[in-house]
Amino acid sequence: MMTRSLDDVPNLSQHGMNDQVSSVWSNSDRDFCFYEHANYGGRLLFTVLSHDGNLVGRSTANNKASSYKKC
Ligand SMILES: [Ca+2]
Repeated sequence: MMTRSLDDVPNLSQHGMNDQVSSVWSNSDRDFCFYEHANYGGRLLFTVLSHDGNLVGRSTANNKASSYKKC
């Protein structure tokens, strides 16, 4: 996932990334919560802490996220 946006994204399909997020790096000071469906619906799949990244090994969350926001 390559986005430098610090804005919340209610629908990753607008970025061509729906269900395609397999790697996340946050260089922000904020944590981000990733959700299963658009508009922050479904399950909370995972949280990317500030200055953290990489979903490798978190297969249950791989390629399922459809939205994310600061949390
Ligand atoms: Ca999804």
